Amino acid sequence: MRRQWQRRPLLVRNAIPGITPPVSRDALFAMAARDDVESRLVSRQGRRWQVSHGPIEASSLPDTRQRQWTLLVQGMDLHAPAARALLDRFRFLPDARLDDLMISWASDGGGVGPHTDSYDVFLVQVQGRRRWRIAPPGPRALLPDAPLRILAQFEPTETWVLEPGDMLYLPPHWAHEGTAEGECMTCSVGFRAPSRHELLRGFLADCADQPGGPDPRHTDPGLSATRQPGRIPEPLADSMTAWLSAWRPTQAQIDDYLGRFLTEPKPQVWFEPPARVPALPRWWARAQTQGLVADRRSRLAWRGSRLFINGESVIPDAGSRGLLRRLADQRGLEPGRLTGVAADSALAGLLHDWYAAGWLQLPARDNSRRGQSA
Ligand SMILES: [Mn+2]
Repeated sequence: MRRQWQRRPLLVRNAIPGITPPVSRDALFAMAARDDVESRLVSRQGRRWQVSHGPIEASSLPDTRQRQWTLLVQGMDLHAPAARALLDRFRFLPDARLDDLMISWASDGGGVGPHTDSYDVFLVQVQGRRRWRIAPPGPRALLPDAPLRILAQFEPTETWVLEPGDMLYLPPHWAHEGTAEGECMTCSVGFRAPSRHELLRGFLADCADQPGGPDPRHTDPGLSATRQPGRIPEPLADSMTAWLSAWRPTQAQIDDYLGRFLTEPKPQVWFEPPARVPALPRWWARAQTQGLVADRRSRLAWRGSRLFINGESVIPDAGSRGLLRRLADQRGLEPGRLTGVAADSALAGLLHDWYAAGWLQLPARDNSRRGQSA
């Protein structure tokens, strides 16, 4: 992290020895047909590139023996436990920066062309071989009229062929081109880096509901008659300018919003509440013995006294803070961790609500050693 992260590419041979694809080719193809899954089909005939966006029926994909096409499926961590487990291996980086696991399958010669991305990426080869060619950041023209962002010129400075288990890290803006040598599957660990405008848009929209402070209304005693009724009076403009310039969010508004913003689920995410929610005392006894696990779609974070989950913010009592931080850091609580916490406590009520929302789950009784299967 100190030497490479956001600075230099890094090739790690055999980073994940014995790795197997998190999903099969057929399961990946089936995923592309779902309308809650983001997918793209990129193919190439000669110099002509074609892109189609999902949902795509498996039956309308090209034959796997046809060369030079690739299917990319975003957010696989939301749908496949093994994909979530692979993403979890990258939790040496904060959840607030980790985005998703994309899986791409390519036929021989397939790829998306030379391009740059605005985000860091870890490229993990999980099946077959892929040739990666990279070049340092620099000003570059794009191919005109192409349906995807492809560099018009690309002079690679390094080339590697990645085998299953090998991993390549690339900082933002490094040009890269990955070409399948025979059919291959690659997982891309993607990152999030909020932009200033994204943050401002969200925050200001959020504040619009409760701007805070007093709510005076414009008054103008002694207003003179006008011959220019179309003109906005200067005193009116002055008082509105003063209100806007004097507006400041409070630190509490900012602290509250940051975590909600960073844990907001993606628009296509929905949770599946359990079919039956046991009453709190009985459920609590089970949570104490079995522990809890976060649903793979849940986003959790904490900062200061606040805990955030799926776009909501809570300030737990000081006694619960450590447990909730642990829940966020481990995406779960081990069996016995809640022993001694009363069923009628605020914490039990909170966790029960999150269970009922489908945000947390009770692990199966025989599956208490979670985290060891990745
Ligand atoms: Mn890329």
